Amino acid sequence: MSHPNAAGVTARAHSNIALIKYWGKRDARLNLPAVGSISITLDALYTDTRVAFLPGLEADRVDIGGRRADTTRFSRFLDLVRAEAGIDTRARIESWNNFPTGAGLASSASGFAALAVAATRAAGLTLEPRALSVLARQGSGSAARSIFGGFVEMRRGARDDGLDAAASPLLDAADWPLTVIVAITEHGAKALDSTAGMTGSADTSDFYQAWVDHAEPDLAAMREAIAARDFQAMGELAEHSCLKLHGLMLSTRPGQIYWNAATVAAMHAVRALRADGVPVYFTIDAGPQVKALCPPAHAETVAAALERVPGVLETRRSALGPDARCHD
Ligand code: 2P0
Repeated sequence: MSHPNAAGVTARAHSNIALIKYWGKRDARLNLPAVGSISITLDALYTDTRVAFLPGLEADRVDIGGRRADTTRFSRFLDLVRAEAGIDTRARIESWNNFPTGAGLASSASGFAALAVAATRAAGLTLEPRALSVLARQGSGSAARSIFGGFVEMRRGARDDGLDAAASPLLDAADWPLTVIVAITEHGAKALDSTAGMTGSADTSDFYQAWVDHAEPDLAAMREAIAARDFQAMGELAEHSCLKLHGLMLSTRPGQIYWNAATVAAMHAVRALRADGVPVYFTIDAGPQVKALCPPAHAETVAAALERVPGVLETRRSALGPDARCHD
């Protein structure tokens, strides 16, 4: 039995965006992905999470951004940590995102990565990053990637117990500086959560099997582009994976339309910049925000162009971020 730290532990994890997208599960209980994915971790978007296991507390309590949240998903996650630590103590979780929650900016990625780091440490456990990634995956698939900074690959894995479905770093943030401009087109929470969206696609899209079958060649090509620091190859593959994901979503019944008019306008603006010789590519997750990838020298031009797009409310700029870690 380990000794929980009643004073609490705080951890920070950064959000990430996938360059090669994850969509679909091969096992819902262990949250095993049907496909691997490759992402970049974002310095400017993060979650700080404080966890304290408090003897005498009757039930877990969760506050996100100062508001009481439903504990179901978090208690199930804390049960994994409690089982590993051999404790039964309930916990208080306090979490803050420095960006809009649940709007396609991967708050579940940074949130569950920060929770995995803080909760294990608060429970008295010391886990290697790979074990933290396996644990974070069981909170949210994309959270497995946010354990690491820079360029990260999440392996689909082949085992039934999920121990090989973990992320690992491909390249440090400092080894290939990139800027991500996030064009925010909506501040509200999105209509359809990703877990339900993935189930719908697997059950009803005629394109789903093709999506799963073509994942490995996309991953191999992206690995090669990153190893070669080939911006054009990386950008073309990222845009392709994004549009293929949204093709899959659109072909689901009922069709999943995550875009609004400004999302589409921002995609065209990125392509217009490219036609003018600016190296920039877009990617979009399960939400209406557009993320534009460019070398840092072009960040000003790209941000200014996106801010002129009707319906873009604001832009956020980010470099690539670090590993998830505890902090005081
Ligand atoms: C990704 N997304 O690779 C893809 C692209 C959204 C679109 O991973 O059910 O919140 O918790 O494992 O990680 C969002 O899904 O889903 C996601 P669960 P998650 O980033």
